[in-house]
Amino acid sequence: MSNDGFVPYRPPRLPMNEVERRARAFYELVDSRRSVRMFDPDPVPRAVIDDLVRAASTAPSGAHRQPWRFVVIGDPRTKRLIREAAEAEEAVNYGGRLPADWLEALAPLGTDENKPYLEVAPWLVVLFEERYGINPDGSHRKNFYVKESVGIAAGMFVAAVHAAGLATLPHTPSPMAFLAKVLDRPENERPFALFPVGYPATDCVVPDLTRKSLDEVVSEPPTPDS
Ligand code: IYR
Repeated sequence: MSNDGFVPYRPPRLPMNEVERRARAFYELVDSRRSVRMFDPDPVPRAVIDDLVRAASTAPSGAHRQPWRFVVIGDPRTKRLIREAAEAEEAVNYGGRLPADWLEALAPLGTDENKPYLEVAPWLVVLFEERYGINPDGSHRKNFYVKESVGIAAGMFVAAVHAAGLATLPHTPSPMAFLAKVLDRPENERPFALFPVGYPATDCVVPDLTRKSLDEVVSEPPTPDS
């Protein structure tokens, strides 16, 4: 393989005790994260949100297409439009569009059609997947593994928000088509998730959930025949 188009990558090679320490520290950091639905209205500088988006946009993606767009909303009028449209959809959801087993699964989360956090949080970040790119001549450019790529970027955004000391909620007010409309997005973009971002409310509570243990999420492969 020729090295054309390649550059050296030489991250420091850390000793294993440091690797162990960092692996544990990162786990502890993300394990202390909770999704929140109660935000403090205190402002957060736009520059912070920009850095969180920069972090998310470092995500690996199919053929490095980076098939995502983040729309950052701080204007109270737009937040209100989004809240109203989301609550209208969710009223239909909770009013019978969601099947009984889904409503049952949601019961411990205490969610309903009211989404005040969509106005209270200082920022709403709406993540759009770019279904295909558009060349300068208007023709379409294929993207690859769009859902997977955008899902990884979303996860990195959630982690970045938490690492910064703020909170978010991956919210999918469904169906989400109204987001493309309110935010005037082009045809090649589709809403993926909405993230309110801010400090958690001082009186914030979250559902008393536990996470699966390692045993519940790791399976061993079969022993190969010799
Ligand atoms: N989108 C609705 C319902 C909802 C669905 C799931 I899956 C959740 O984990 C939480 C809520 C809402 O936001 O209320």
